[in-house]
Amino acid sequence: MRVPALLLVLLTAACAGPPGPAQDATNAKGIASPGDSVKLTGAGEFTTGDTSAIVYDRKLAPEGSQASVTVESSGGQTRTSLVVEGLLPNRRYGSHLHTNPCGKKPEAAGPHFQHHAGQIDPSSEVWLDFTTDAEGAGRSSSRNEWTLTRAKLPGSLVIHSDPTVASGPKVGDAGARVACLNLK
Ligand SMILES: [Cu+2]
Repeated sequence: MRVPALLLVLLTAACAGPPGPAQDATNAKGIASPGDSVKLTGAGEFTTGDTSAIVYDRKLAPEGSQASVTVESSGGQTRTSLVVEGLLPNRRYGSHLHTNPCGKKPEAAGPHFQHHAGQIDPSSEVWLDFTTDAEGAGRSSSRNEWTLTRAKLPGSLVIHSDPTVASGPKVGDAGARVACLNLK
């Protein structure tokens, strides 16, 4: 039986929609066994007192700012999506997954998470730079062609003051750490 054209349009629209449950369709291909899939999430309003969603720079992440991140790893791919609200408007920020959980000090999150040790680029690391809109909201997503293993998971998402340097001697640099979100 042929799939009606209208249904196809609807299915396509669903896949092209914002990150969310619709992306689970990838898993339906059956490439990965259920045991291979890893899902991590983090969300919260950035405060100075809580280390699971902590702010280091109140100018660049004002009171009330918040973020939500989802990492879904299965079927040979890792898909990560980030949504932010309440940041400064019309501004570019850098953002990556880092190795360790957030802490009181910005350095607590450790270096960038890398799938290939020592390889600093968006195919080995998870880069989630974004530009905020006029309201200070923004989003980004990334797709990596590898899966996470439970023995080595990223611990946090860090938002930086500047866009990530993509090449040259300063590759991977993105300025000071503005805020951090724990992944669970
Ligand atoms: Cu970073």
